[in-house]
Amino acid sequence: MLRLHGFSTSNYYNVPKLAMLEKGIEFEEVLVYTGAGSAYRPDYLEMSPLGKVPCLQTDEGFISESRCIVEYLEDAYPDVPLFPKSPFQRAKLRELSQIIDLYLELAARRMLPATLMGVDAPEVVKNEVRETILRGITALRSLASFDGFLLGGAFSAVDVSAVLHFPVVSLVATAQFGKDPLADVPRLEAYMERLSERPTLQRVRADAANDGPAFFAHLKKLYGLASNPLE
Ligand SMILES: N[C@@H](CCC(=O)N[C@@H](CS)C(=O)NCC(=O)O)C(=O)O
Repeated sequence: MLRLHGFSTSNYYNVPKLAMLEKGIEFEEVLVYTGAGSAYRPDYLEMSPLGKVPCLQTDEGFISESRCIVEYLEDAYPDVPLFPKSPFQRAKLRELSQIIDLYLELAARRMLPATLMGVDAPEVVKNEVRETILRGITALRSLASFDGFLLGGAFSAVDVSAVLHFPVVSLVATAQFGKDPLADVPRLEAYMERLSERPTLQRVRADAANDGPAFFAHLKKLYGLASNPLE
């Protein structure tokens, strides 16, 4: 059986987890937190060379990087598709997924450590991140239809990225800028509310809430973080 390594508070871990729940694929979850190295789980680097979460264990070996895992799942378990059939539409889906990953989530993530510590990120970082996020949002507004799902049609892999990554962007932007630029995107809030009704997403969120205290205890032990800033 497939084994997913990582932890439920991680939005990236939840990408393949939500994809597998949506596709009805059986899998086991194996708990590993961040910080793999000499002080914690050095063995994990054999599975995920960057030490990042998630990592999928298959009969053939390990795969890291959430979007690569989702692409593997789509190829290996095509019965419930998360990608359209047309090559052009598949490329459009990947285009928007990449924009969400790189120009929204990854940009916001630069300010995540400061946000978790309850301090302001350096001004130069804030300015750069703000500009990247605003460009990402311009692209999102241009590419996403929010017509039912992000690209209309059926629930797809880009909805997986969006519902898991947007909350991180909102959290960090609100903490650092005092304002969530995603709040200005027309139809986004209603889209998030619609998606929140999916039992698969509810399961992912419930697991994340349960994992939170243990994850922050891990951060405290490893990095000396004072307390759970999200409480
Ligand atoms: N590009 C990676 C990002 C994964 C990632 O950054 N995961 C975080 C947890 S949410 C992590 O493992 N951080 C620890 C680190 O960067 O060393 C993916 O898509 O899987």
